[in-house]
Amino acid sequence: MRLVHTSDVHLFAARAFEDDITMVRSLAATAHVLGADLLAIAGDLFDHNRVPRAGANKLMAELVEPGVPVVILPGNHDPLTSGSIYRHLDELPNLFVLGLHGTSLAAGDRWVVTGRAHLDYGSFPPLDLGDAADSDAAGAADERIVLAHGHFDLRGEAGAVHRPGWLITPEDLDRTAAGYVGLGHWDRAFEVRSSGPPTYYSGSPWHAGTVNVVDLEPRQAARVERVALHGGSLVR
Ligand SMILES: [Mn+2]
Repeated sequence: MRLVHTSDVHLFAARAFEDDITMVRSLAATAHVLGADLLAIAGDLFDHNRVPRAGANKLMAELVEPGVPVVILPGNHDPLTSGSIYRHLDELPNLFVLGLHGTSLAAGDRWVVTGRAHLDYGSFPPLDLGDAADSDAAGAADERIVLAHGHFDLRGEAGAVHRPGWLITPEDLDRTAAGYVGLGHWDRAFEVRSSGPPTYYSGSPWHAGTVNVVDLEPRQAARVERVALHGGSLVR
């Protein structure tokens, strides 16, 4: 199973709409050219929820156009509030929003991807998966992918009074029993750890210029590689 993992695209930030179109086309083409089974976006696809509906639908149509299924985890910038943009998008057959369309997306018993959507602007433990972790699909799949949008506790801040929101600890990672944990929230690509389970930030494609390409096979460690975006550099 081949996964392409990105995050923090922040569509409708201060860029021209044409730049957002170019980026979305590039991400879709990258996943397609690499033969991905799934394109996963680990939060903050949109910079905020007050985005124009027509423009957002145009971008989503571009994202699914090559035919690679897309799974989106709502992040802290685009949480699944009652007024969330995700509740106002056209239904597209290859677009799956975690928390809106279900707690996980599975391809038979081959693979399953799950993750806890941000539902509002408050903090919570992103890897406290609750029902998603217990679902039958999650238990049966050969390859289990977990997405989370939050801040990895790199410096041991979990016990601090003023600690970062949406904190992810090594203990949280240990509990996921995943073949790969795809993180979002940081703009830079970063290897949190390569095993137990392999956990990576993809970084924002605007900053990193890359996506994470993850190859998963039963009973083998995930192979993770950073690959440059298709169609030239959009890094700025
Ligand atoms: Mn974020």
